[in-house]
Amino acid sequence: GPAPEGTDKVDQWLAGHKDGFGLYIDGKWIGSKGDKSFTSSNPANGKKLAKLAQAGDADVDAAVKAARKAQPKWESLGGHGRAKYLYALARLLQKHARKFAVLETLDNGKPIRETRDIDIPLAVRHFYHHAGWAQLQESEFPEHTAIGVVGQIIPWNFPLLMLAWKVAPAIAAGNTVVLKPAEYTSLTALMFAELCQEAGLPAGVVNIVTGDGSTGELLVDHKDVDKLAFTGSTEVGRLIKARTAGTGKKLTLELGGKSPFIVFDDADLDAAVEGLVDAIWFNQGQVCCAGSRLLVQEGVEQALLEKIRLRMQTLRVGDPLDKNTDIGAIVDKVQKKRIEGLVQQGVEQGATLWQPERQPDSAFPDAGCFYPPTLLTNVDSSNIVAIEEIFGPVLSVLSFRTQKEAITLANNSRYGLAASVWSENLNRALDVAPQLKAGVVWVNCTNQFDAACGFGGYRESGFGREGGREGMFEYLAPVRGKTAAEQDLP
Ligand code: TXE
Repeated sequence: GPAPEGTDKVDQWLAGHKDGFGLYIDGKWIGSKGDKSFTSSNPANGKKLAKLAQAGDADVDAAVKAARKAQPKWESLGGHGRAKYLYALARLLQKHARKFAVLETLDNGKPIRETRDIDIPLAVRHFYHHAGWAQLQESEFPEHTAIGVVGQIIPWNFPLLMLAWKVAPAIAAGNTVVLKPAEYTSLTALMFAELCQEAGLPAGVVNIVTGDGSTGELLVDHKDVDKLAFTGSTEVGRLIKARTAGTGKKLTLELGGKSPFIVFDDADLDAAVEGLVDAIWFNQGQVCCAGSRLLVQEGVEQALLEKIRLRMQTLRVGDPLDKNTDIGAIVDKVQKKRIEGLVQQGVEQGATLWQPERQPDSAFPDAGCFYPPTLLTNVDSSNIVAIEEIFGPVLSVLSFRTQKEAITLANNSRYGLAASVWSENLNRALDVAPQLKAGVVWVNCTNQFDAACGFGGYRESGFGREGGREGMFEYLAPVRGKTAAEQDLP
């Protein structure tokens, strides 16, 4: 089919940066003070997309200094003053939405239908929503001020959307930001920096430093950062918590998950199958709250599995830029290997693997990082694929007899990010939902997000909430001198 709208502009933009991208510090583009660089490539065909600067010690320090310098004035603009900029960013993002969608698809490998209809519109929505909070700040949070300088480290599965989740509330509340995108997917963050310039955002309010985990560590360890917000692996989250212990830095962590998708025997099975497509095959399953553990009641297990297999055969794997593609590329070879390794271990531990035959018309270039939709049955609750986050298009199926057993199985996890419950009996669904230890529980739906709704986990899924009123509190500090009881805590 024809190239999606925005492709020519993205090609021009990339061609205009043939010699590489700089870092966005203090409102300017600067080269890294070291000369280390790295490349970002398109996981669907292995082709190099861009050369990026690896920010080192001096760069991170310059970014934090710029953020510190800008913070008092930014906060003193007041909520209404700041809101103008958030509205401007939202409008500009909307104006350039098609360009951002194409760039995100090229850099990440996710289908254009998703970037166009989900990632970018939700990012826009987040800026609009938080413009509203900025305006309400003085009336809604009179006992609070900004925290100061915030370091933000984001993952690669929803690059621009995670940037929006982090940057919008932080600057709405009067903080300034140093953000490090994930090394696989930094490009939309850099394009966003250009929008900050276009919006006339004061220099230093948003700074973007590219690089891998070592750049992340520099930001974590920097003495003049007041708060850190991280989304990524539980392993790195644990490390960040340890490294910030005793420093007084505030911290929020949004980590992994192994979310249960519970289907009772009175569920609408066809609706549940569509829900599963959303839960585990959306974004190649690279979703922190993916419904990766299907718990199905025994009486309907065979019927449901039959329907799932039929539906899986219709999923098109292939070119992410094709608007008919359902499943694009995995973000990177390393992640694909991780998925393959976990699935292999699962099979060795007794799981039965099923994958649909390759669609004859699906482009599946060998140079690309593709992994087919996968179903694992005969999964014991001690099997690694029932326990570990696979972060790929892989569904593990377990069955249960009673409601009580379903709840026990669902909560039998180190994680607690999300859950979804499927039953036509709402009394049952509403009885089960509060017994699930998860930050969000969906009933007869899944993967629903709203900027107004706090999102976050329990246990090893992390702590803190993003979105809505609770999310705003994570970026606010109580006015000095107030006791906890006097503060207007959520
Ligand atoms: O994550 P990392 P990876 C899970 C998922 C995935 C696994 C590994 O299971 O398969 O993690 O992915 C930065 N100090 N999730 O290795 O490394 C890194 O540069 C500071 C779930 O890619 O945690 C990137 O910007 N920062 C998750 C960010 O951390 C460090 C989304 C995330 O990468 C760092 C992503 C360090 N020492 C992965 N090391 C979710 N919750 O959605 C790395 N980083």
